[in-house]
Amino acid sequence: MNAVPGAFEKTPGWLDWQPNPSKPAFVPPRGAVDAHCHVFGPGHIFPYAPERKYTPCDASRQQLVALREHLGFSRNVVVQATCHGTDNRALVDALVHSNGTMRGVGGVDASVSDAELEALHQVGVRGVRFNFVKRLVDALPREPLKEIARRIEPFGWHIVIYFEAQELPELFDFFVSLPTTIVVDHMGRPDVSQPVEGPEFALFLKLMREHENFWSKVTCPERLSQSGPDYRDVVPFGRRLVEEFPDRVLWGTDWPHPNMKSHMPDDGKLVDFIPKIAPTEALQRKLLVENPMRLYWPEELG
Ligand code: 0GY
Repeated sequence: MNAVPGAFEKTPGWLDWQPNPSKPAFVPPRGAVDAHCHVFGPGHIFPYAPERKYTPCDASRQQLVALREHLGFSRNVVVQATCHGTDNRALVDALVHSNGTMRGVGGVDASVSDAELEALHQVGVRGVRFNFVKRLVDALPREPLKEIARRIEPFGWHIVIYFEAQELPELFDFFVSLPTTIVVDHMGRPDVSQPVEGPEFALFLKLMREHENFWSKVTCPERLSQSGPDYRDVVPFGRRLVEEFPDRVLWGTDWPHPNMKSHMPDDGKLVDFIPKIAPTEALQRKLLVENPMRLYWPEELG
């Protein structure tokens, strides 16, 4: 990987995000939150991490705000991606320029000081992300993760976990041993060619049912689908989670869609996917407003 600032070449075959997404037909409720998106670089200002497994295209905070306005959203939760490692400068820059409309999930290691955590908290970071996807990171030893969990707990932060469904049996006990609220990325990445009632998704449902500190993002139909851009094979999975756990689900675009190899989604069409998994106005309000506000802006709820 090229670690020289200002000379970042995108990973060969990298698909750029769509510059002109369609205007969604679905109008999100007032105050809607895009609770999973990223900022990447720009690399000449915020260099990508030397240990990264890919080099993305730049995706700036200004471009994220333009997308949010186009889609009819009011706020963002910006999630640290592996290409920035534990260097949170691009994330922090987005938060401090957001006038309170963005909150963040950062990347830290166990050597982080309380002063650094406090500084991240002050600018709006409310969680850390542990990534277990093997193509994205080297194996993560558990002890440092437990230490991070212990250190962030006093800040009232949560942990976002990213893993693939086939890894859940091995990770299950570790996950339930964590002390904070846990937010699972992309529904635990189920194999959507299997039935929603099948054993693989049953384990994820068991995790959600038996552990009320677990939340799920009902995100990334474009990553999970095998049926193509109408993403119809993902609907039963998202809908099951929204209907069974209406108070513990979040939605986000995942803009700028890192590592999409098959196609680049149209963010307007992703917004139009929402009513398929959250069919009533009450469910849409919980998914897009009430739940993310409770997790990221609780002080505004009075
Ligand atoms: C996502 C998904 C991906 C990448 C990352 O941190 C990351 O690099 O999360 C992926 O490649 O599936 O949520 O952004």
